[in-house]
Amino acid sequence: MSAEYKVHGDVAVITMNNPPVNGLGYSTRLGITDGLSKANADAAVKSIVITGAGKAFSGGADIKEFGTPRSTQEPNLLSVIRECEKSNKPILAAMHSVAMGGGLELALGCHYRMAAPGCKVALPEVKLGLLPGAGGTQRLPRVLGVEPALNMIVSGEAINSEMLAMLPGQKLFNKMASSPETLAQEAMDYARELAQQHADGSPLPLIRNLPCKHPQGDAYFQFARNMVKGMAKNYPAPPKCVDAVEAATQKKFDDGMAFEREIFTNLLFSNESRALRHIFMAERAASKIADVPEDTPKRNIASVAVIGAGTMGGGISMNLLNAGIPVKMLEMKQEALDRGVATIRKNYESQVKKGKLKQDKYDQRMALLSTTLSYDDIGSADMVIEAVFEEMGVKEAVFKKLDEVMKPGAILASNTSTLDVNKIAAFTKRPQDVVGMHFFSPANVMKLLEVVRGAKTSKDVLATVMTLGKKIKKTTVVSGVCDGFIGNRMIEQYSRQAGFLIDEGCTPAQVDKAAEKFGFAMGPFRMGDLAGNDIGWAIRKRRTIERPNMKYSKTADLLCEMGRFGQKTGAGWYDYQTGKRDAIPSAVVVDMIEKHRQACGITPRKIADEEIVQRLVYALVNEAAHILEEGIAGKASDIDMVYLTGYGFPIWRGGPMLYADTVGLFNVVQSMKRFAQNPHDDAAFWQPAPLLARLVADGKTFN
Ligand code: T1G
Repeated sequence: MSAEYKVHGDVAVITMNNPPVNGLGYSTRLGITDGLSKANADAAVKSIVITGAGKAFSGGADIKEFGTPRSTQEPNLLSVIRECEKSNKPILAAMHSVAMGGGLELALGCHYRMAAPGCKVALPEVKLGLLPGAGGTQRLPRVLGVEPALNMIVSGEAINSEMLAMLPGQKLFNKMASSPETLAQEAMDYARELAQQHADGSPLPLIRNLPCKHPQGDAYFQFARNMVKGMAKNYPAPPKCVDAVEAATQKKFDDGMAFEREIFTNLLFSNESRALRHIFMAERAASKIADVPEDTPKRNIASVAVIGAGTMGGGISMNLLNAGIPVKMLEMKQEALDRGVATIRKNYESQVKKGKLKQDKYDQRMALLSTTLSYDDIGSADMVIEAVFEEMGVKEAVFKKLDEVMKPGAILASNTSTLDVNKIAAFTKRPQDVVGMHFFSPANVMKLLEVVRGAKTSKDVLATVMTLGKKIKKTTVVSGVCDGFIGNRMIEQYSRQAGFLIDEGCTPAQVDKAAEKFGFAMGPFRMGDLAGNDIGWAIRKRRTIERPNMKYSKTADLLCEMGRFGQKTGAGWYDYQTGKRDAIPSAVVVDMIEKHRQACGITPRKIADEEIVQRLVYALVNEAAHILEEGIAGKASDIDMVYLTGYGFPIWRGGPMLYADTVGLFNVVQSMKRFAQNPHDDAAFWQPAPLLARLVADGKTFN
């Protein structure tokens, strides 16, 4: 069992011990109830303390157990809390570091609560597409007040215990410990006091017996519903949190509990909650590499050189400066350096103006930035990240130079977005120190970092870069070497489908609207106009040399031949007014497309949004299945993280792989078979990847 029981004189201490955060899994719950029975049966014990070992009181229900029978196996959390309330000896919850979700709900079932300062207190279930399911919506308003409680439940945000203890009239904490270190002793002392207080048999306080009212309930909850509606567009849980807290002010406690339970169960089986729980685990799993143990030694990265002060070099530098890592930026010309530094300065200054960055922090970061025009100045850096022009010849010159000047053991990273990292490594005598670090533009904003593992990249370099990725707050996903790695390889198929769709009868705006209605932050054509259509143009030119029979719509090339590269040229798939980003459908483009169809002998047809979305998304899924099979991505959830954090895939759908699982892989393949019949499409592409076909045959899923 994952809870220890120990009697200290007349105080029994039950210590939850289920690393890493004392998740309230079955064995922990059993340990608690086992401890409670022992304590209540032992006449020498006068009071009880429940506390947590290690880095948390409790991080809540064990997310890893969700959806399995163990998560509800008796004693389930509700039963454990009921046992606490039924105890005839006072129970004190002693909380430190983290008291979240079911962990806080457990504490709310105890008679008294004590917290150490700095304890992060939250009911974050809404972030998992849920609401507190073990009484949090009924008990927290009773001890904190309806409005502060609802704010905590709807936001899911953590608040420090000492802040909550200052709320007027709060009854959440009966006492505050002076520090985390003294919590254990102070809790036992306080437990002894409580035993004396109740030695006369006076009833033990239960939160369930407290009143719960709001003076202007109807008006307040109407206001709350209006506020929540805006932020909860695609998520059912936040409005349900309001319903449950309102029930606490209107129903008897047990009826409120039943109401909460009903809502919780419905949300638990919603696609949105499944997606959000999947993302929670996927985000943490992404930093784990199957053949690189967690204890692999990491190299110390105390300083980094960045080659190139352009958009990418500047953005990459900001990530490092933000994490307190000194950066030396190298360029060929002074004016390029000056431009680069000025852009960094401008970005920080706009954050300072918006109140997002304190002036002293801005000054500290700029003080960590230095520049040079000479490779001789960067040799002592622990790592160098190259962010120069995306052309193999340029990469070759840079990496040969880096191989000459960088100290032994320095990590040589390339920010290439598609080029072969093995070829780049081969320009040096130290391929084991070469790795890809593909940042997404704008690099100081986008969360995704693809770490490209070369055939010879050493494990400690990988481990070091993954750790650095976490330090600069990136979602870091490892990719093998192939054209486009994970994200851009898949986006190529997505873009090809977008092109075929306009060949066959759609307008760019129709495709974009369908994709954005599905939930993409931006449809393929608006995205092209933003990123620059000339980037795809250059990549297609290269790819058609390598794969001359690759089929794709010529419209994108025709567009570029018209000089319509997108927002940066004031016209792309759409027209733009000077200084504005609004995408205005363009008659010129529609005319170009119509002429192109005639030249190809294509009679346009009406295409439903459903077909548009399926062809765009299933193209991602089928290519991803190949990527998984080839080992380019280690796990399906990594591919989800790439699309969620780098390509604006809708969060509430959990990523392309989880979405395919939710639709059903059998149904995905059935649709693909239909698309393969379309003469204007690429039948060969729509053959299900072998892995996908196998999963369907075995009735399995990606995740
Ligand atoms: N269950 C299982 N594992 C958990 C967990 C949890 N609740 N929380 C964290 N972990 C694992 C995580 O997967 C990772 O594992 C490790 O702990 C460190 O996490 C009935 C139903 C607690 C603030 O939503 O917010 O209670 O990768 O990297 O930055 O109403 O984790 O090492 O194998 O995030 O120090 C509600 C979610 C559950 C809290 C710690 N609780 N966790 O942050 O470490 S639902 C939550 C967090 C519930 C009841 C309902 C954070 C943290 P691994 P980490 P951290």
